[in-house]
Amino acid sequence: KLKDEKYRTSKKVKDLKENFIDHLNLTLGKDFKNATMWDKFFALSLVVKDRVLERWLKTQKKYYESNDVKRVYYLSIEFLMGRLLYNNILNLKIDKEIKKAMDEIGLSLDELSEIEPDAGLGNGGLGRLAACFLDSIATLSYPGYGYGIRYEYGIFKQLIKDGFQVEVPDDWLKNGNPWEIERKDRAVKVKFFGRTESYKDKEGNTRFRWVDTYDVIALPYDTPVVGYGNDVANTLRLWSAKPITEFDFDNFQKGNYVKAVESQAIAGAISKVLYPNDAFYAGRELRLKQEYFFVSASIQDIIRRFKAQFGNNFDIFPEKNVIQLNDTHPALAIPELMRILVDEEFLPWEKAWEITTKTFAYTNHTVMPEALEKWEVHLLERLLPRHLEIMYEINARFLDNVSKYYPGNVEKIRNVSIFEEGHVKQARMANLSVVGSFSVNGVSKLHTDILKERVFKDFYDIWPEKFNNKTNGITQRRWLLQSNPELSRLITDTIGDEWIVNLDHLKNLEKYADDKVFLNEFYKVKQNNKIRLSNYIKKELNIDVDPDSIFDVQVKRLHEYKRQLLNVMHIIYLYQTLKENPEQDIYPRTFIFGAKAAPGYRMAKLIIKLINSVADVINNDKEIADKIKVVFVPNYNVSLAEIIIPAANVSEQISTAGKEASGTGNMKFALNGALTIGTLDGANIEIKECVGDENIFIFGLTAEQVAKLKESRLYNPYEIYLRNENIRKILDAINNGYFNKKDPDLFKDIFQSLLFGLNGAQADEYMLLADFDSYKTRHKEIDFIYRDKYRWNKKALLNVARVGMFSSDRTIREYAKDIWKVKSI
Ligand code: DL6
Repeated sequence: KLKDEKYRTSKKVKDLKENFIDHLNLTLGKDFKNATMWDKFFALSLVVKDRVLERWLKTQKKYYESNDVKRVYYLSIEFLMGRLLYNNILNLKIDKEIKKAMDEIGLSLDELSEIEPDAGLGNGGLGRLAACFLDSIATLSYPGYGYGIRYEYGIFKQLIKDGFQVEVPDDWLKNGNPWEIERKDRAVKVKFFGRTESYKDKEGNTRFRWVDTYDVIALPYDTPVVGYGNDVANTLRLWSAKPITEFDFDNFQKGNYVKAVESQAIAGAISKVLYPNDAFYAGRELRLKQEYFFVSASIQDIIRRFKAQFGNNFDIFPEKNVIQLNDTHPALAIPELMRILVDEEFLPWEKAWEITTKTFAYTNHTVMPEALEKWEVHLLERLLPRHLEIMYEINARFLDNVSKYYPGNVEKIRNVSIFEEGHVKQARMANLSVVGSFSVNGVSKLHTDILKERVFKDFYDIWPEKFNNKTNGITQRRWLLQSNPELSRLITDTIGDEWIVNLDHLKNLEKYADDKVFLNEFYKVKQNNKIRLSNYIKKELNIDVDPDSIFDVQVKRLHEYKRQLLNVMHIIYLYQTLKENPEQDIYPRTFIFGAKAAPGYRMAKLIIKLINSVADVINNDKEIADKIKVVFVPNYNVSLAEIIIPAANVSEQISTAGKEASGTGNMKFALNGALTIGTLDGANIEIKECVGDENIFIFGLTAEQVAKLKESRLYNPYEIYLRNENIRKILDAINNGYFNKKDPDLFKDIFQSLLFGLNGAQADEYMLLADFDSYKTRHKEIDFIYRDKYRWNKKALLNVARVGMFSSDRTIREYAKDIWKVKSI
């Protein structure tokens, strides 16, 4: 039978079914009877991909043919994409048809979607932000490209054994990846090691070249990024490292078999695994190789694309391209572009520098000193000798200028220098990024202020106009439409579906804030989401939780500054109160945690064990009659977030003020109708401004108070411990083995670190004890208000209605207008 040639791109249920069976039979070679669930997931993904590719080809053609297009390149060492099948189906707006097609074949779309492994190519906030940005860039029809690394292993899978975190490799590609397209034709060479030499060109100019290098191949894999309902598909290009020759024949013939295989291993190692550190810099050589590897491949690719369209007219390069550096991990792109322009395209230094500094923009994501990247100069010298020379030259010219404006100001020069002298000389990647970019932005108002006033103060004095704020956002397509279908339906039935592309429309929900019928529907949706999560917890952990209890949730990476320990202290306090007086009227609460700790972060792993130990004691104590439950959900990732966040009543955003650059989980929870208990940190401040003081529970010291108290050196946690009976009892219970009778000394370091400091750190570095009382008071209010169902649900609804500004569409529009100067196509 001759098929309608459009059956691979049509939306008709009959065509979708036929296309599905064809992919199963003719692409995968399986008949329906023998096909596994994986085969069926794969075949369905290929059905969806057919529709995606049609849009992708059209979009790319349009970009290429339009001469006044300016492209934005988002360079990020992490993209935490999660699953793509259902996301793509929704963005193509074919969910009803696909569901019907699958139903008719006897398959469940939900079950098929859950087969897909998460693309976990990121650690947390920074990587997930990059993924939300790609969704918004495509939805707003901006010509955008993501560039990163195709890690063979993403963020590790977390198991909990006897309460301890155990890491297992995330072999996410083992059965293949239906979404990626290998592009052998676009492979490039990336050089390492070697040396630089100077030579004279024909005109007698001195030039430099980088020779005797060890080269690897960067092979790109493209994943189309589908915009919502707009026929746009952009590209996420991820690089995989391969040896130049699969086998080094030279060495092989010389009889050196091992060396021949070695070269393959060295190359392959570069894109093997994601570094699992979040907000912590470890200074490993392989990490530096990863950074340069993807940056060099991306810059070469950007230049190739530019030349194909505009030839060698580099004067217009910044008019046609803007490159956003997602933190400093891609900062080597600055000397790499300089190297190519000067050494390979033979532009004069000054011209090349003008082009470079008009092309790059830099986003900072942290003010924590331990997260700021500094590379040892001797490592750079060995791995990237030409880039080091270029960085020296950039620095010399820059400092020369600075000293003209600030003669004799040695301190200023020391602070802004790209190089830090000292025991070992280091290159500061943040300083390189500021010097080489025309824009520097923070990710929330408070964070940007801290950048201007503290971290980059000396740069801000020099270039105030470079600095700007872009408060983070999240995509409502994944974090409401996809993850909370019931709430989405209720909202759409009530105010229409415009919110999917214009989140400010949620404002229209405000008028239902006193409508009891509506609030009841709203409440039912939350209950159903709580039941969905309870079922997951029962199935996976065999713990019974009560959907009528308050779901109080803290899910995020485990880090001392995020203060999961403060949450645990409060839980222990409630438990002790109940033990003393079992009749105590406490509204039943389920405390839910999810958090991965960096494998080398000892204290973070100890806190995970503490949470599990406390859970064990409390959940098995008959005396407290299930008034509190504690659940640690293992392996927190994007897909689990999609189940957990819609079920939350209370969102814990309790970092020490001044430490969390923005946070984005805070936005996801509020959008799904959870009330925040939080400090005046990061974007919490802006959430409070939007939802209103009465609809959020703020506690604790402000960033300014934290800074002052630190400076004064008057903070004395031991004194608080002596004075405050509650705190003393909590810490004593942690210290004396109450929660771990088998090994009573296990948690002593937690006690030590809070009261006296550990390994040279200050006592209670993150000021948990200072904030405990006000935290506890706000929790008591939550307990009280939750009992009044309408009062609580009104507040929850007003959260949903008022957080429209935290859509990443808003964020991306601001980047596009203020920084990128790109237009939608
Ligand atoms: O901007 C995204 C995200 C913020 O929301 C978090 O507050 C911040 O901690 C995180 N930063 C990092 C820093 N990593 N480095 N370097 O992940 O960025």
